[in-house]
Amino acid sequence: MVIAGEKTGVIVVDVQGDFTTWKEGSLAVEGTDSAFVRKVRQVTETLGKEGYLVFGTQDWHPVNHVSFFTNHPGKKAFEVIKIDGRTQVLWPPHCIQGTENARVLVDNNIFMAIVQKGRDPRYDSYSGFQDDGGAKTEMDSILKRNAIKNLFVYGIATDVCVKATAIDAANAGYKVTVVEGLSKGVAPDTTETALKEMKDRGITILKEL
Ligand code: VGL
Ligand code: ZN
Repeated sequence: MVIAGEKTGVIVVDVQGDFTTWKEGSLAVEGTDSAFVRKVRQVTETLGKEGYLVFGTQDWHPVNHVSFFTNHPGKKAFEVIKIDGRTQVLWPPHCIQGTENARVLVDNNIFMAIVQKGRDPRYDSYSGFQDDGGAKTEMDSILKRNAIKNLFVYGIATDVCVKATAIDAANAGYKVTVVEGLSKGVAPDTTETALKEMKDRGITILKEL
């Protein structure tokens, strides 16, 4: 839905090899096969042609990133630890800067900008707007520069980075719609909770676009 005089943008979240089964990613999310990525590509391309401004996020970690279990001796993948009072899930190493599976799997020319996140080894960054240390990315200023008021958000993972990005967008004052059918979650239960949490924050959940 486009409100007259208000511009609508699109944020494609973390559609990268390491999160897909298609590319046998290290943190592959169920259902992210080639058909899913093809659908995301097609819809994103169409939105771009229809005049929506398309933005992307890219998880982009250094090898010594705090979220990798391998950087915490004795810890295993998916263990949860506390760091300075914050909860940190320990993930398999993924989206390492400049590796094949860190690529965004949608034609990069479609994007007005791809905002990288998780570059600081000390902080994780599920949100495309800011990291766990509170450092802002360029996302909000770029959206404002483009007079974006409304946002479609979709990608991987519904219950992690899509959720965090959508909620931060809503908190920043954007009118947000998350497209469920263009998103995949890490686990069914956390995905259901995430969808409910987003609805409770005033985010519209659409099945398909
Ligand atoms: C993500 C876990 C770790 C995501 C990123 O894109 O949802 N999940 N880093
Ligand atoms: Zn990550």
